[in-house]
Amino acid sequence: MADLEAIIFDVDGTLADTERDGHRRAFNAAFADVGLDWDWTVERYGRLLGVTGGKERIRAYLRAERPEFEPPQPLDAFVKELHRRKTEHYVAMMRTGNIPLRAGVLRLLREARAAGVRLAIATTTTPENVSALLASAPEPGLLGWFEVIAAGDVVARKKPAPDIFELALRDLGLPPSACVVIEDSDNGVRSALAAGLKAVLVTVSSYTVGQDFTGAPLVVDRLGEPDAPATAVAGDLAGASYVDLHVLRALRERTFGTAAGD
Ligand code: XBP
Ligand code: MG
Repeated sequence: MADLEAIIFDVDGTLADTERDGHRRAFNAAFADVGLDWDWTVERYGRLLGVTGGKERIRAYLRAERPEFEPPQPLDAFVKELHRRKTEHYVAMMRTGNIPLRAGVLRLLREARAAGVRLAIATTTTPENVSALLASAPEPGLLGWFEVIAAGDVVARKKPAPDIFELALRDLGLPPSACVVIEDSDNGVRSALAAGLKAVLVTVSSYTVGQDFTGAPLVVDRLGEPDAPATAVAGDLAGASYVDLHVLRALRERTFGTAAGD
């Protein structure tokens, strides 16, 4: 009988709330490095997040808000260099460990690992950023728990295109019906659904409150913990007060049925 075989996690906003105080600050530090006074405020960054991928986000900002800007070198090289600096800042920030994993993430990862449920990542962010975030967690070797890490520029099109989830599925060697996806954004939900991954759990994050998660069968405010319950915004928690493997198995089964993937 088909069962839950793997959980595919998004990173930013899902494993940790990294955008506002991690990525955004790293972009601003990179701008300052090269003498630019650009300030991606919390509010502006929220708008810019509609474009996934840091390099893509810088280009979109230039087109929309700095049309007069003349880069000191060809645009592609300039954006690449700026983004390289941004990644350096981000990795250095993660070493300080002040962006924790979200409530319930480590508990669920431990539970999955103990039960032999495989772990994967499908993210738009740069691979170094994933390693740095996981290395900062209070669980030595956490990075190695993930059998598949699909990240960044390894695919041609970033979320909401399905490419990164399709790559994760290919690397896992599993059909969509054997997997549950955990995401935090509308772009992420669209990407997963387009790859056939219908069992999507959304844990809403600070920047994604109010987004349209149509098609995701379960939306919660957080994974939660026994002493910090999760609240379902859409769908239901199958009688549980926080998200555990039982909830994910029920979600997969409700979405695909018990015979799926047999
Ligand atoms: C998050 C993103 C990323 C990060 C920045 O996607 O869109 O671009 O904001 O990372 P996800 P980079 O939630 O799918 O992980 O600058 O390395 O692109
Ligand atoms: Mg995300």
